[in-house]
Amino acid sequence: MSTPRRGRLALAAATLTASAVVAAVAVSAPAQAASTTLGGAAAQTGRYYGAAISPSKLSDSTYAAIAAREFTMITPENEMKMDATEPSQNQFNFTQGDALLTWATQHNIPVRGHTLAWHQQQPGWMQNLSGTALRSALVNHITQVATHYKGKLYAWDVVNEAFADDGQGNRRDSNLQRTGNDWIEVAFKTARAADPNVKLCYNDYNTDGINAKSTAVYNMVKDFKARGVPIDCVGFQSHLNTSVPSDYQANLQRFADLGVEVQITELDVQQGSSQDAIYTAVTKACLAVSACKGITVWGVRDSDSWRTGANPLLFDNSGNKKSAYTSVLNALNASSPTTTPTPTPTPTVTPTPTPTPTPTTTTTPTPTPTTTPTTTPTGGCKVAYSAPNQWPGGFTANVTITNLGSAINGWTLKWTWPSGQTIQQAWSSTATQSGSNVTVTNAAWNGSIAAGGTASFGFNGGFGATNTAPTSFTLNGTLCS
Ligand code: 9MR
Repeated sequence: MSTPRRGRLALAAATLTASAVVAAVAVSAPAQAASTTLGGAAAQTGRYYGAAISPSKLSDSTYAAIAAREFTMITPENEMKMDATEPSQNQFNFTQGDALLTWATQHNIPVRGHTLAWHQQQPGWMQNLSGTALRSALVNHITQVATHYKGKLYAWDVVNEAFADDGQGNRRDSNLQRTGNDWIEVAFKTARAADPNVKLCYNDYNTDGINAKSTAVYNMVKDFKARGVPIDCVGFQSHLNTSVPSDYQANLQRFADLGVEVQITELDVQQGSSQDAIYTAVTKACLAVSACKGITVWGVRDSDSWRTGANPLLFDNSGNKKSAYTSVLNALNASSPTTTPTPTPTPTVTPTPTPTPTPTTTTTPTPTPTTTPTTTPTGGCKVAYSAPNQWPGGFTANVTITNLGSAINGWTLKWTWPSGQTIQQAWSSTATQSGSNVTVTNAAWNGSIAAGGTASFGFNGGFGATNTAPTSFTLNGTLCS
């Protein structure tokens, strides 16, 4: 039986643009058909399934066959990094990167560029630069490399791993950081000037749940969006061990709510009793977030992995599919395309009809607002509030509302801070604060809570001396238990 090649049809990778890739993947998705490949199954919901590939391994027929059969996105594992592309200052070498791009083009597979700026894998000459000389060299590097690949890539990891693991959300110290805090936005602006259509991503690790580091990235992206610094996507590397953060999906969603695409960019999971379940959870989380456009695993076979001995990938050393592979494939195939709207490339010819709330002749003088329930829910509510991450002066909180009454459509949750805290950014909701009184209303997609159902949101907050959790909440005016 021939292998389905869904998601690759019509991809002219040599000249593709980012939007063309998304459109092609979405257009070629059939309804509801189970696929026998990762890429085919992912394409059913308009997503890609990718792998990091080393062009030097493509002469291995087992490796090349899996790569061509299973994957609909490729990241060069090392060949587009700074040391590979600019080994001597202002002397560029695209041999290996081009070899991979040529192979991908021949197989109609789009490519994610990785990476234009990173504190690691800098060529020696760059490691020895600092100050304005380094800043100029960085701008030149990005300009030259992004221009060489202009129009040929799906996305660029413009900046990689620029935040520290200090639990404080600080920038990582590096020669690039020491050129000035604006180095990241300069990198993004430079990349945009060189290639107007490629998606520009920020990529990092240990940002897979809601924590101080991911919140710092979140705040940077929010700031970039507010100030018009070009950024299109955020990559979550997801090098995982024996667990996945419980707020993995919520973390993806809060970035998506900023208006960026999110991508799982370097997934691998330590082998062990939880490997299959973690792969499944990551797959389902991406499928549940409409802005999550794809997953990339960091290698093909366990023997190809940078994590020697961890056996963290989907194929064993011989190229056989592991149970983790089957878990991922089943999770992808189980997803209904209708639950994950994809961008529609063809404009609809029929204008969207305007809603016609034609009042009947028996008009009521004061129409009831449609966002609040017309009947008061009975039975009340329960609120679970937790602040899993806290650092001096700041914290992250998660809130889950359980509706103990009849179904509601549109909710407002209120509380008063016990110790003078402030809400700074909320996700999956809109939050306002007046004095110590907080009012949170639903996002567009989580306003309906069935009887017995739940809705969740989160936020970043600030506090002074103490951070006492609130214990009294009202939901649509009803005091919760
Ligand atoms: O997998 C890559 C490995 O072959 C290189 O030796 C290493 C060099 O730092 O980089 C590895 O890939 C990294 C990626 O570029 C960025 N995130 C972490 C990855 C694993 O270290």
